[in-house]
Amino acid sequence: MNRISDFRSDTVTRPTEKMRRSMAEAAVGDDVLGDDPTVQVLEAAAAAVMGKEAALYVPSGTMGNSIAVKAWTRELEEVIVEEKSHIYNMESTQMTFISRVTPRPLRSTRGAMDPDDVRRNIRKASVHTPRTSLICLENTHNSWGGAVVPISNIKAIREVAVEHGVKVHIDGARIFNASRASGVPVREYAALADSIQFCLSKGLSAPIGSVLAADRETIGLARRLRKALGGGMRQVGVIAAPGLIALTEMADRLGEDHARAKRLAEAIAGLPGVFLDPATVETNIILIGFDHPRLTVAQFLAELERRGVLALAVFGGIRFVTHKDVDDADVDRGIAAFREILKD
Ligand code: TLP
Repeated sequence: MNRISDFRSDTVTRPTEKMRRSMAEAAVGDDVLGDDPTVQVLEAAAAAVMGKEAALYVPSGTMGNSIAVKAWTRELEEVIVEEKSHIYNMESTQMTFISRVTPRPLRSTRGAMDPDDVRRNIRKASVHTPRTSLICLENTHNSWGGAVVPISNIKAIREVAVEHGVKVHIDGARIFNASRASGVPVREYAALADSIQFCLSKGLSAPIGSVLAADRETIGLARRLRKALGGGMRQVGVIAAPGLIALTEMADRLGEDHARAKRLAEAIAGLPGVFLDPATVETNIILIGFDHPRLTVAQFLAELERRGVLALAVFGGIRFVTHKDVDDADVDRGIAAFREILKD
């Protein structure tokens, strides 16, 4: 089997030819010394797109989130997180490991926490309790199957945060997917947060990198924190150049990924063992509950792989993600594999 249809994540996308050329041709300098022109262009463009004063290029989404948490908190403080969020579950405990703060996970409806619940959980410092200094939101929400958190919910949480002097950080790893699905410009989401992290290396298809955007002073601190975490990079223009293409040229095509995810979801919903409501597929992530009399998740994934289709086992099921490097033929192949394996 030559061609692999890889639905494991939108992180598997390969750089386009134009991105590869941009890498070869990128003007570079030493970014730790502050003179890489390409990363400067990328950071300025990212700040402008997000409507923030400044932005910092970082090697990964995890580092962008880690720096944000460190910038907005001190030891003996607490951070409100959504219980299924990436920042809380999937970043190797960065919050406690790096910032030495306690996460306070709250339930949500598809990633949208109840603003009253958030208000009730904001705590003041006492001899027993930590002060809440930060609320972290995620949009789109990965573990809620790429759900778009409504702007009205983010606004309401922002109001609670302002009322209590608490900062808001958005993990916008896939904020461009949220924007494409909702029609809300990314800068409107960013305006409701003190900082926003977004990934160039997921749906936007750059090989490496994320950006943290915020006010100028916080980005100054973030630059020092990035260095302290080992993320100060030298001739970084070679990776910032494809990042600039990702930022300026790749968001327009995300609708294709969303349409393909929907088509795949509609075709497999209702097959034996598959638990999926296609109406919940809003962007490029499909979370499938799987409970089959004959096959475990691992056996089913192995059967898919035999047919050249890759997906990931996630808690309680299977995840398919559409992206630039899976086309309609890959979706057809995925659907055919599901039907063949699950036929009675
Ligand atoms: N998500 C990855 C895995 O870690 C699960 C994926 O394949 O989806 N925030 C969100 C919402 C993310 O989904 C991810 C990566 C990150 C942050 C971290 O980004 P990286 O991998 O660049 O550190």
